[in-house]
Amino acid sequence: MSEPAHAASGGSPRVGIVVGSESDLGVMGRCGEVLDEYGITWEIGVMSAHRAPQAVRAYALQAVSRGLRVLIAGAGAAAHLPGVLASLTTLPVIGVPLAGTPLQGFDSLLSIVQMPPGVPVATVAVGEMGARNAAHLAAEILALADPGLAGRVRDRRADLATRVRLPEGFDPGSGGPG
Ligand code: RP5
Repeated sequence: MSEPAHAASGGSPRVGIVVGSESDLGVMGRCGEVLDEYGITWEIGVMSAHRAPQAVRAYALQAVSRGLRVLIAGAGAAAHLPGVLASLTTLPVIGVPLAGTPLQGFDSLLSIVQMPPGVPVATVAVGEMGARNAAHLAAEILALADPGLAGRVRDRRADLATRVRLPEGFDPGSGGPG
C-alpha cells in the first residue's frame, strides 16, 4: 500500500504516524492508543521510503499545510523512513526502531538514532515501548502550545509517581544527594 494515510482518529489529525510496512502496524497501533488517551487526533499510513519514496516525499512536504504538527515514523531493518521524512520537513520527527529482522531491531535502532547533525530524529526505544513513548513525547511537544493537553500530560506523570511502594518510615521528600 502506498496511499499516504487513512484517518485513524476523529477530527483533523495533529500527529502523522508513518510505518514502512503493513507488518509494522501491530506494534505502532500502540502509539495510536496512547495518543487517543491524551485526546490527540492522529492518522496512520504505510509508505516505505524505499518502496514508495514519492509518497513519503509528498507526505512530508504536505504535512504542515495538512495541519500535522508532529510526525512519528516506525520502521525496521535499514530504517531510513524517519530520516527521509526529517530531511523533507522541519516538523519534529520521532523515530521508532522496530524489530523483526535477525538483528532484532539493533539494525533499525542504529539506522534511526545515528542521524548526522542538522537533521535530527528523536529516537525512542525499540518496539512497543518505543511506540508508546513516541506518543508520550508527541504529547509533550504538542503540550507546549496547548494548556489543556499540558494539564493531561502533568496528570499522567503524577499518576505514574503514585505507582511506588516505599519502605515504612522512608520519607522521599527530604534530603539531597548523600
Ligand atoms: C521495513 O522493513 C519495514 O519497516 C519493516 O519493519 C521491515 C520488513 O518489511 P516487510 O518485509 O514486512 O514488508 O521496510
